Amino acid sequence: MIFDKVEEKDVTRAITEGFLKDFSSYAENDVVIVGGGPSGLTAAKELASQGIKTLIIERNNYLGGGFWIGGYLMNKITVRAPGQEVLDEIGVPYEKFTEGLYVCDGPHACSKLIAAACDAGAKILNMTKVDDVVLREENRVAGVVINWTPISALPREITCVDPISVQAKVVIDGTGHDAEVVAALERRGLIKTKGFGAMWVEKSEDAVVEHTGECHPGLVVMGMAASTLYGLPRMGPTFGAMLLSGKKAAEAAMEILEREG
Ligand code: 48H
Repeated sequence: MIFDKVEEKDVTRAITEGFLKDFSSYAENDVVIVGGGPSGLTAAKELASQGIKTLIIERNNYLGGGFWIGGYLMNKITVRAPGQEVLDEIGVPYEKFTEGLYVCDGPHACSKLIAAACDAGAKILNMTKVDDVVLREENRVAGVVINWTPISALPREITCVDPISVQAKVVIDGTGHDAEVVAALERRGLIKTKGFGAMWVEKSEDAVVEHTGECHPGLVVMGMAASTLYGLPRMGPTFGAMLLSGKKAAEAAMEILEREG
């Protein structure tokens, strides 16, 4: 025999006990990041590396969002300076294409960014979709309402499954174009989204980073979700702003944690 003796019941218990132990801990977090795309992963890496208890909630079984494929089903990622500094930090090789524009392989960049977030200590809850927010006094965001992703994909008549929720001192919306956490506030008349604007690479990336921050008490918005909230131009398949927006969102979350104790 090559392998140690292990029975089926051991495999089952290892999975269920390990998952439930983690899940019980996820019920209460410093920061919950909704969406594990490039902005979400970068923010998670920054926060977790400071010892902040950080949970990423991702509706897909895989992380990375739009970062695997750059654009047009071609898996090259472009990054405008100074975004390549984040690639340096996580050890992704890239080439200079032209002054201020770098190109690298999507799968390499994405897998390194996922590993960096996990290595820093961020936890991941995947196949889980955020459907709503938890609100407290003065409508402060205090957590998110979640359900298994497959629940939303099944016919309503066989899925009357109530969601549960996890608490967080700060929630970050990194859900990309749909800005889903912001949308949950909009459904209650608490915020108004403008919808992202037409493409204008030159303007868009600075604008995303500038608009990253607390958009409602307890909620930080970043990445394409910020473009959607504030009606900023889109940038197409170039990712420097997503990486730097993730960093700025982490700073904003840390300021809130410090301010509110
Ligand atoms: C849990 C959810 C939910 C939900 C969505 O789209 P992303 O890659 O987002 P960003 O903002 O980090 O990066 C955007 C970039 O990839 C991009 O598309 C660009 C730059 N486009 C420019 C242009 O012109 O179009 O990732 C968002 C993640 C995904 O993994 C989703 O599955 C996840 O969020 N997500 N997770 N609950 N309700 N909604």
